[in-house]
Amino acid sequence: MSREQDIKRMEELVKILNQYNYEYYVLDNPTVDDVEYDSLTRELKNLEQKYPSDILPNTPTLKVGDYLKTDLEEITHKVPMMSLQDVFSFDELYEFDERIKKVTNKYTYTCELKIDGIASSIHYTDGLLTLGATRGKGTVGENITKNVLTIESLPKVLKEHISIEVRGEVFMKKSVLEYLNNIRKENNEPLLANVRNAAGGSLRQLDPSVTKERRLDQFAYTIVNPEQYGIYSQIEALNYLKHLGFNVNPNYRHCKTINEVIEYIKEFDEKRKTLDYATDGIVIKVNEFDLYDEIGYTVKVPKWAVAYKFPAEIVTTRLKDIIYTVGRTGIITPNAVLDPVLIAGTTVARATLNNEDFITSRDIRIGDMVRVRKAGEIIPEVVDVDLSRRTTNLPPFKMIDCCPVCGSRLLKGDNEAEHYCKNPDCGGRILEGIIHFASRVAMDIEGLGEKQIELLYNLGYLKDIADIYLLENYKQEILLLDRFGDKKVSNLFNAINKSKTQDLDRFIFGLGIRLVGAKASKSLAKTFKTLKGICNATYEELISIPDIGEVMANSIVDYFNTKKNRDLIIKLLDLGVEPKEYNEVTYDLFLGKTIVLTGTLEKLSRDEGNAIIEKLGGKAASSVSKKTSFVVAGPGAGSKLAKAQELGIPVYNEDDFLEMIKDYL
Ligand code: 0OW
Repeated sequence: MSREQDIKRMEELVKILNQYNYEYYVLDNPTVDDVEYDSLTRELKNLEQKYPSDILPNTPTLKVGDYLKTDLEEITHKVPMMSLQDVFSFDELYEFDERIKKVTNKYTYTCELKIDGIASSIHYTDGLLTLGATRGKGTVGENITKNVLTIESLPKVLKEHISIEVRGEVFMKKSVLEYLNNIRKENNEPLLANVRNAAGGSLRQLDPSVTKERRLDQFAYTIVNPEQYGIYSQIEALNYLKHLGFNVNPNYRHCKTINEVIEYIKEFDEKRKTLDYATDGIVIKVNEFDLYDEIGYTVKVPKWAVAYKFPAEIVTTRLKDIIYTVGRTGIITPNAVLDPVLIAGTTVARATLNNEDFITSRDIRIGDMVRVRKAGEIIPEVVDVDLSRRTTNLPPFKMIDCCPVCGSRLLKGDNEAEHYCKNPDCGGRILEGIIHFASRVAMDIEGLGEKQIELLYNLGYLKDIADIYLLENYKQEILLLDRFGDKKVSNLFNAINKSKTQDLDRFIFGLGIRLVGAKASKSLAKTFKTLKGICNATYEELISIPDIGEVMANSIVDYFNTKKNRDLIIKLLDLGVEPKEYNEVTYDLFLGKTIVLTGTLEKLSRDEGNAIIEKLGGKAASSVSKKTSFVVAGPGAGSKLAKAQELGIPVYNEDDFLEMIKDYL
C-alpha cells in the first residue's frame, strides 16, 4: 500500500477502535469479539511503527478508556444462584437418570427450554418489586433494580401482596436485536453481536433509559424457598409464577420418564429454530422438591438437574482471508476471516484454523466456501472445505515465514505442527506470557485477567512478568482506570502479594517454558523441591524424570541458560516472590472422614474450608447423609444442620473446626 493509503487506513482504524473502546468502557456492550479487536489493534500498531511521525493524537494505542464509570453495587444472594451441569448426548441423560434412580424410584421430571440470556434474581416485598440482581458468580451479583424496572413483561406489582424471591432469565428477542441493529446500520454504528451479549450489556447500563430502549424480556422459572408458599414441585412453581403475573415460558412439560424427556428434546430440536428468542439447550429437573436435599448438590450445580446441549450447528461461508496471532509461547495461529454468518444466534466473522498442517491437510484456500462450527463458548472453528463450490482455480495455501508482529523468521519444531516466533522480545509474546503467568492454572492471581493485563500492558505498567509485583507503584494511576475502584484495586494488590508464595509447580508452569505443561512442572517441583534446584538442573538429571523427554529437557536447559530468563527469575526473587517448595507430605487428620460445611463461615471461605478438609485426607461433601462424619455449621445454617441433628451427626461451630486444624494452617 502507498503511504497515503496507509495513513488513510490509520485514520480509519483509530475511528473504529475508539468506537469499540467506547462500547467496552461506557456501554459495557462490546459489539466486536476479542480476536477482531486484537487484530485491528495490531494492524494499527504496525502502521504506527512504520510511520511514527504520523501517529494520530487520539490513537487508542496510547490511551485506554478515559470514560470513568462507577461500578454497580454488589448484592449477596442469601441462597446462591447455582449453575447447571451440561450433558451432550442421550447416553449422558440415561446416566443422569440412573443416578437419580440410586436415590429414589418415586420421581418425575420437568423439561424447560434453556433460555440464552442473563440469569437474574428479582425480590418482591409485600407484592412490590424492590430489588433486581444479576447472578454474578453465584453468590454475589450486581444491583440492576433500575434496569429491571424497564422490562415490560416483568411484573412490578404481584397479584398477591407477598414477599418472595423469583429467579429467571432476562433476554432480548431476536426480532429486537434485528430492529436495534437496523437502526445502528443507518447510524453507521457497529452492530450488537448477539442477543446474549446485548442483554448482558443492556442490563448492566448505568443509565436505565438506555436499558429501556433495548426492550428486554424475562422468563421466570424458580421460586426461592418454595415450600414457604405451599409449592412442592417445579410444575406447581411454574404454574404459581404464572398465577402471580410472571412471564413463564409456555414450553415446559411434565415428563414421567427419561424417555418422555428424550421425546421432548427431539420435538424441540426442530421447534427451537422457529422461536423469537435464543435457547442453548433444554433444562431437565427432577420435579419433586422434597427429593432435592437427598439427591444433593456439588459446590456449583444441583445434582437433580442437567442442561442438555444440542450438537453444534455447522454453517458454510466464504473464507475471505487468513490472519495470524502470536500466542504466549510464540505459537503462531492462523485465523480465518469469514464473510459474517449467523451460527446459533451469534454473528461469526472469525474462526480458528489451528495450524499449517490443519490447513494443508484439508487443502483450505483463501476464497473457498468453508464449513464452520461453534460448539459452546469456544472460538468457532473451521471444519473443512466445501470443494463442490470451488469454482475458480484458487492458489494453494502458503504459511507465512515471518512473525506478523515483530518480523522475526518463524521456526517449526521438527516433529511439531506449530510454527513459533522465537524472538523473546516479540510484542505478541510478552503480553500472552504475562496473561498465562497470572492465570488460574498458574499463579492464580484473582482480578488480574486478560483484559486487565492488556490494559496495564498498553499503558506501559507491565513490560514483563516481574512488573506484576511492581504494579503498586502505579496505584494512583490504576485507581483512575475504568472498573478499577478502591475495593478492586486493594483486592488486586492483596492477590498479587498472596501469589508470591504460590506453589512451586504453578510458578514453573507460569513461566511458560516451551513444552513444559502443568504435569511436567509438578514433576520438576517434586524432583528438585526448590526453584534453585530446577534452575541448575542438568540435562542428565532432567532426562531421568519419567515425564520429561529429550526435547523438553533441552527446552528447560535452554530456558535457564538464557540470560534474559535468568534475569527475570532474579528480578522476581528480589521482589519477594518465593514459590512454596514442593512438599508432598500428606496429613491424615481427616482420613476416611466425610465432612459437610454449612451456613456462613466467618474466617474461612467455603472453598478454603473444603480445600483444607481435602488436604487433611478428608472428603468435603455438599449434602448431609448417614455417611457424614460431622458437620461444621456457621450462622444461617439451614436444612443441612437440621438433617445432621435429625441423624444424630456431631455438629461443630467454626471455632471448633479451626481448633482441630490449627496445627496444619
Ligand atoms: N436458562 C434457563 C434456566 C432454567 C436453575 C435452578 C437451579 C440451577 C438452575 O432457562 N430454565 N432453569 C434453571 O434452573 N436455570 C436456568 O438457567 C441457569 C441459570 C444460571 C445458569 C443457567 O443459565
